[in-house]
Amino acid sequence: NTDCNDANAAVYPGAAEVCDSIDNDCDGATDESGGTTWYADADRDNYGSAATTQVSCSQPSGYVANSTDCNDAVSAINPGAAEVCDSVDNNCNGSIDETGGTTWYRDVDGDTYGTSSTTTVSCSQPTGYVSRATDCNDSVSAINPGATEICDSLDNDCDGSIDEAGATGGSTWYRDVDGDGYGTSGTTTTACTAPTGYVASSTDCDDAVSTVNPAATDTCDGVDNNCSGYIDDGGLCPCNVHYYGGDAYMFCTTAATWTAARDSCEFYGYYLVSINDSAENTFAVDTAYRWYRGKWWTGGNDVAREGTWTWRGGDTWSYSNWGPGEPNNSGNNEDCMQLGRYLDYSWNDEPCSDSFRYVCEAN
Ligand code: 2F8
Ligand code: CA
Repeated sequence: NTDCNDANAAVYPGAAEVCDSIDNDCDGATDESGGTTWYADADRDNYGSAATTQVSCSQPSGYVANSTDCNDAVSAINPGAAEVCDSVDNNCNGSIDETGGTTWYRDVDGDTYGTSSTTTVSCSQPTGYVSRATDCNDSVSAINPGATEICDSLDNDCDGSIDEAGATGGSTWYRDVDGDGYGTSGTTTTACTAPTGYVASSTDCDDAVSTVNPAATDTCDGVDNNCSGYIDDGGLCPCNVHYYGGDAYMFCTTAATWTAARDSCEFYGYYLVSINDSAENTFAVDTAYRWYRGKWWTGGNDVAREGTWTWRGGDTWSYSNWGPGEPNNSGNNEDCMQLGRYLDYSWNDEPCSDSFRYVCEAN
């Protein structure tokens, strides 16, 4: 009789061993066969591999009940792991890098700069998406933070400013100190539009005086108001204007005392003529005789000191062309110099109170 437990009818030699902590088949071993399948968990991540199994009533060391690990050599890979961007199926769902990653920005215009209005998150760069969200206009490929700012009333480089300093295609602008709308070439700047104090024109001939510029009226004031290169060519002088050596000369044919002639010249910004060399003397005399063949006052005088001749205009007395015996201070009363007494090119002194035509000069 080999019944090892006569009180239990289910226990006897030949019975099936089942997992019940009893030696059902009376072979001296308890639960030595039967049980469930266990899966090897080599990487100890509590997920087993279907490739290596054991069947037993109790869990063998190194085995687990589930068989869902897709890589039993790496503990970070199993169905409970988070998918990360590493080209590996971390969570054993059959897909690689399907979640996680970084934010990508839609780049409609293909200039490699995107906008934050349309985004996606993925491990690898999706077509039509880029990593930068800094495009300020995703419809125009020439507009982005890497573009060159050009003069076109657009913020090409996305810096928040339109056509700012340094933009390509700017114009040269000229400083207009006197604010008359005309500048000079001395101080320039390059910009898309005129900076304050700068203008497009460089044709001002005197940027310190607002009444002098190419659009001004050339009044009779001894100044080239209209920048023509000629003083008082506006036809507004009361006397006949001629030019010589860069200076303007007025030949005034209404006789006046030397003092009145002096004051008349100076009222218009001129001075009674200074004659500094033979060529100027020839010009002055020839031109004077075209208007009147007789006597004309000049700026020469020795009013301040008898015998010391000076020019009213301040020029140094470096040349003279006195007539024979002149100056003789006839009647002890001749302190002013005139042309034409001898109807040649020579000079004479006469009383300043006499009235003659007169020549004014401006430069
Ligand atoms: O003879 C030359 C002499 O002739 C006149 O004086 C007499 C002139 N004076 C007047 O015409 C007022 C002088 O200037 C001149 O030198
Ligand atoms: Ca004389």
